[in-house]
Amino acid sequence: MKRLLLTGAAGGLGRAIRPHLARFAETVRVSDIADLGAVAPHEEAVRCDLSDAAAVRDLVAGCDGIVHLGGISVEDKFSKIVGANIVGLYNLYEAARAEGQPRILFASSNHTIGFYRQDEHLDAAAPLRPDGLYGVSKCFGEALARMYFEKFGQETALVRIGSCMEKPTNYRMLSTWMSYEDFLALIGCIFRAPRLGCPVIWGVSDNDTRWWDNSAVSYLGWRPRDNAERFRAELEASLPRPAPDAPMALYQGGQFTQDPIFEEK
Ligand code: NAI
Ligand code: 15L
Repeated sequence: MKRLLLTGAAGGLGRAIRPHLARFAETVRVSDIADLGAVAPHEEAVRCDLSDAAAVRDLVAGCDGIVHLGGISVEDKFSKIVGANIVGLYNLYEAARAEGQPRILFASSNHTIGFYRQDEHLDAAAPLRPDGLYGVSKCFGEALARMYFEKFGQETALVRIGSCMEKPTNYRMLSTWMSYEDFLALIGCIFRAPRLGCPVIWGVSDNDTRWWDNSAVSYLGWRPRDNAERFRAELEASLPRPAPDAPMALYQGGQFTQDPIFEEK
């Protein structure tokens, strides 16, 4: 690609993958509402609020691909979620429609299906069971992307990320963890695929205890290499196991299933 856009570049995941994106594009346009820090020679930095339609149109112009991480990433007040994850996503898809339909990787979440129990195994056909307003906003994002695909042929990878961080920090993450390297390899497969379509992809490493089946997207050639199992001994030495009936041990969405509705004040 000539120019790849990374939104949410100042966030946890954005900061982790940003230094490696030069392997996919000559220029990486990094964007966030927050400060973007030092800018590398191959980068362009654009501060932008996703809820500002005109700014998002300018942001997307000239890009051949988009890794869309920007937005609210946990349960929050609806007014905050709606601006970044609902209006922001609509703005992104309208900008893409007007600007040559660059392929999009949408960072969806396991919280679209968080109310499944941990003894259930899911493929992409499983009905949505979001565990909060954040999860609902990701369901909206997936539906919006699907509509733009059906109506206009806009291609999107709907990546339902489990837990993408340096290492698992609790027992649930032994199932949901995805390493940064596996995520980067997935980004490569998504943007190199001759045809992508609009598939759901479970963003998870090759963990022994994973719950999600990616066989429907084997055509992408993504073969995750990491396995959270190598962290089990370290976790067992440092963390008590949750009770078997605790939400962390029962539900795929873990503690998110217990979040209240954060009321507007
Ligand atoms: P994060 O909260 O650290 O980063 C999100 C970034 O989006 C922040 O830098 C924030 O400033 C930016 N942002 C928020 N509102 C914005 C707005 N109105 N306009 C422009 N930028 C805005 O989240 P993280 O962990 O880096 O996750 C990245 C994406 O991946 C999120 O969309 C999240 O929902 C998704 N995801 C992440 C998972 C993980 O394990 N890290 C798991 C599942 C999904
Ligand atoms: C998410 O969707 C969140 O963005 C992230 O912060 C983690 O909590 C992750 O899911 C998870 O379920 O571990």
